[in-house]
Amino acid sequence: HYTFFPGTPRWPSQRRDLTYAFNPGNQLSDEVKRVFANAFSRWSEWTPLTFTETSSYTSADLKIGFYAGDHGDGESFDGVLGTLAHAFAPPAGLLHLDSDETWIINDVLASGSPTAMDLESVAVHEIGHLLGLGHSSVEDAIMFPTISSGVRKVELARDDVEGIQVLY
Ligand code: TQI
Ligand code: ZN
Ligand code: ZN
Repeated sequence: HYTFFPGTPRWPSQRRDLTYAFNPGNQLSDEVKRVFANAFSRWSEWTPLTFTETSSYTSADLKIGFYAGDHGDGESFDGVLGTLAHAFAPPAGLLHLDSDETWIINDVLASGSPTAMDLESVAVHEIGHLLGLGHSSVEDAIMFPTISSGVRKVELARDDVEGIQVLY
């Protein structure tokens, strides 16, 4: 079953058209940006929320970036595997990914790495956190707190949809 963060934080009804931006220091490919656009659309399909990319990192509601190790928010990344990414509940809007991971982008795996993780799968999960969902006990839910390397799990389960529709 789905859960929320303590106090049930969510984006207020006056802020349903959210903007997102990528850390300008990252120089991300169009493929990576498309993975995120896709991941956001999986949530907007079931909610009144919309997500639009903006080039203004400072004014964006949701800020996405890749970082290695200690990156200044008190939650250090840890190299390959372990923590892959984290996101902070509303209204923080921060989604950070560990740049030390080998990321699979659109099924393309860098030279047979056994530790590669699917970027869209992790993005869909972290966007759930950005919107206010905690972890789910339902194994096929996107918000279930386990994912294996090389596995693509991007479809919202009924449990994810029910949870997000309680919030929005
Ligand atoms: N990062 C954890 C996560 O996003 C961070 C975390 C731990 C967390 N406990 C939390 C976030 C409680 C919110 C609330 O769950 S992770 C998965 C999954 C991670 C884990 O790198 O371990 C995914 C990132 F669900 F598979 F375990 C993405 Cl999909
Ligand atoms: Zn961080
Ligand atoms: Zn999580």
